Amino acid sequence: MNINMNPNGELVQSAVNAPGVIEIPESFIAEAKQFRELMMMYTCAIRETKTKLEVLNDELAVRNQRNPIQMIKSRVKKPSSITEKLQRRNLPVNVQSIKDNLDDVAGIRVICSFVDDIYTVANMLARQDDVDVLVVKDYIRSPKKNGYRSYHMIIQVPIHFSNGKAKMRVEVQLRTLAMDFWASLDHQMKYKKNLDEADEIIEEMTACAEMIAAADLRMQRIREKIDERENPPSPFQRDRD
Ligand code: 0O2
Repeated sequence: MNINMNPNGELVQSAVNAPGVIEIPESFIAEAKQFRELMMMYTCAIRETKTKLEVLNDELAVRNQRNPIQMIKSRVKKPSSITEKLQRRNLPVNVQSIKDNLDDVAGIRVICSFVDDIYTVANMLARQDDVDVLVVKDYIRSPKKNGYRSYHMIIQVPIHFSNGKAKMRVEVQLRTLAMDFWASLDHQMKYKKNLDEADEIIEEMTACAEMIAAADLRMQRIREKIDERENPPSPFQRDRD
């Protein structure tokens, strides 16, 4: 058919010069397959960890009549970010190097209602007997200099595949909605941009982080007061305290 005769008139004929047969080295094909497989494994690790978190949320929601987790976001690190991180650390860029050196290819962000929910959920996850906690960074108790707050855990979870079990690492970041608001704007505006240490923007952002942290604690205290009114401690309890 003459493409110009297309009755819909939507197709426009254009010349496409297909390149000759492209030689792809065997080693590259093998590596590409391994890369795809590894990304699939990280995706499964995210799914497994998310399920654990959802189960905890469901249980706590029934017990306490409210959701400790407001939202769960997840992502597998983009190939370009993986390459950039390995290169920045002068590490080889290959599949083995990703497995050996990167902890955050599988990333989950858990947005909690209140600060104490973060510790409740994190401790419950850490106590599970198939979860190994490799690293904890508590940027809530010890915020970063710029005011960044979040609770980071690198965990390892076993995933059962057809040919056996693999222990996969997942980075879990837990924060409140308020901390997430600050971090997302910080990420958009200036994280990873080399601003002068004395820059007033840094000072402004740090001041905002402090205000947000104060508001988080105030909200938690309000919730505690409401909890107390709804479930006052029994007189016996008070005597014992
Ligand atoms: P992205 O683009 O979010 O993935 P490492 O992650 O191992 O290289 P580091 O920096 O010691 O080393 O890890 P850390 O402190 O646990 O931080 C890891 C992640 O926390 C970052 O991932 C960010 O997601 C987040 N983070 C840390 N500091 C800040 C901050 O000041 N502002 C914001 N908005 N986010 C922060 P990536 O891979 O650096 O970035």
